[in-house]
Amino acid sequence: MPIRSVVLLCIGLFLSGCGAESTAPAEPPLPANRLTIEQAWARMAPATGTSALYFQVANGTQAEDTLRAVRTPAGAASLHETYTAGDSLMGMRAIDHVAVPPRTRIAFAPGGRHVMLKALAQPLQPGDTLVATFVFAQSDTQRVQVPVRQSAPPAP
Ligand SMILES: [Cu+2]
Repeated sequence: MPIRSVVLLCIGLFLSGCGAESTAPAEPPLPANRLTIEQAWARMAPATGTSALYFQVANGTQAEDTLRAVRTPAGAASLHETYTAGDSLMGMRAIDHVAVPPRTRIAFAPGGRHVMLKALAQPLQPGDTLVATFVFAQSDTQRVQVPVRQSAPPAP
């Protein structure tokens, strides 16, 4: 192994080897020059209930983009965020869009941003898959297959 590689390896071990962050999973690299939807899933729900979509927007480009909307024939979808007010009050509210800075991964996850799904066309059961369309200000619209799950998948 060339000396340069050894030096880089040592620096890498030093940066990731010890301390409180050593148990955190390494962030996978961003997609090269592309914006992609990763790890999308929808929470199971009865037909009379509401569901939510969770995912990550990975912006591997050099340009900022904006998620404007998510649509699905499975129900009425809207961008939501969770907020807290004071010590005990917690709620969620609709948001118009979400900025996705360059070289950044934006998470939509339980307890935070999500896509609310109301007026479900049919119950969502584990094993089902729904199709969601992600609309951006800059990037092409993306159609994504979204598996229905009972709970969040384990971290990759
Ligand atoms: Cu919501």
